[in-house]
Amino acid sequence: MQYKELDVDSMLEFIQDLEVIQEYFGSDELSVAEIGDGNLNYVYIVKSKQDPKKALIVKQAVEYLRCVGEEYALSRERMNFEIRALKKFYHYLPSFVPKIYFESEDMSLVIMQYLGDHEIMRKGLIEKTIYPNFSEHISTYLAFTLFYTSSLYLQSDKKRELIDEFNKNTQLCKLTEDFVFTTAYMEHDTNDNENVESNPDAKKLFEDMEFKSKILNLKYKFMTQTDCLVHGDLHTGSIMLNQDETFVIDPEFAFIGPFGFDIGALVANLVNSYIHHSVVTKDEEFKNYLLETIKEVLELFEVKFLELWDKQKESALLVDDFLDEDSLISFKSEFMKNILRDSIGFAGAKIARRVFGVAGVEEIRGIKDKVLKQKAEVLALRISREFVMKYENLKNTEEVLEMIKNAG
Ligand code: ADP
Ligand code: SR1
Ligand code: MG
Repeated sequence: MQYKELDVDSMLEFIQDLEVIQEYFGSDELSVAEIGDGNLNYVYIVKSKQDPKKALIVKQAVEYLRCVGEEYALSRERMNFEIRALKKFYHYLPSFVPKIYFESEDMSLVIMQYLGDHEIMRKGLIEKTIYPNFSEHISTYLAFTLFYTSSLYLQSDKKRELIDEFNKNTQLCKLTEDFVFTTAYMEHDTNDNENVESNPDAKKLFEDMEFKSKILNLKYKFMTQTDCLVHGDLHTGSIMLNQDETFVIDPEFAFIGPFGFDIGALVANLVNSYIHHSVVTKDEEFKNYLLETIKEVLELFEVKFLELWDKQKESALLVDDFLDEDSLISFKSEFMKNILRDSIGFAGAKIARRVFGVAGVEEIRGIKDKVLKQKAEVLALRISREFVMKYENLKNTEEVLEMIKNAG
């Protein structure tokens, strides 16, 4: 099949001939609308006109970066990695990942379960929605996806096969190297330059060599640490949820990277929400809920990851009885501390990149009042700096919460 970039009309034509669509919708008449609000791709909802609750999502990658425009070329191969990662994660956690109905690498297109009763977490948090099951769900998601794709579970040959499968997600890894670890800390065309020009906070950040050297260390970890299969872009816009269920979408940035990268992305985005509520709503109760969520996610992740690890006696890393019991316990404890540390380092970079870099987040860049927006930016840069300068010596999650609270 020859690739063609589809629009609402050609999408309808394309899907109508597919067996899965005929099976799912029967003889219903269909409507198609584009609903994508992400930075990279086009997302369509296909609905039955007779029963609008009956719906599927069609996502297609185009040969450029949507949020910048056609002049920023980007290979549509990213969809191959999204499909592979969705399948891999679905295999471990079918209740947290949308089901795939159809995939086409030729068309760079996937058809998946419509999450019609779920909302994007970023938006829900702005509206002060409390999600009672979120920490429990996402800590399971993180523990399972990170553990089962790592050398703590896999044997050496399987781990290397997995590396091969995701190693060529070159362009999206480069996007992260650029946008998360480089351009947001220097003068650059892609930055939010209206805000950067003659902004003393931007000047201070761009000249902060101590901070930028630490960012370089984190970038190096990102480029070289092949711990496990990570989602690669686990911000709150990649989570759709409600009071009962949590789904993780959009893993096109998936690659074999550091354990702490997804955890860091999530923490960063919870902190961004905390910053929003610190300056905009000033709702102390909701801010505490966010802090409690960060703590729970980090702590539950550790407990669940260790539970999985304790059951696994042999892996690429360890053979049974290699260490005596006490040594194994302290090895694991130090290992988990390093995951926590890296997570907070990455969280720091992920907070700072959203301040002046491309693709700001709604809860900060979207603040209408200029004075409040600047307050939010300053707070973001302060927390980010604390994280990035201190992550290597962190001892526990309490210290993480203290850094956030004390920055305010
Ligand atoms: P991008 O790759 O461009 O970031 P996303 O995968 O984040 O695209 O999807 C963009 C938007 O489309 C999401 O913010 C959400 O509103 C909607 N969306 C994506 N997948 C689904 C789904 N399975 N069910 C319902 N809505 C979805
Ligand atoms: C220009 S691409 C910007 C960002 O969008 C994605 O969601 C990733 O976070 C990426 O860095
Ligand atoms: Mg997205």
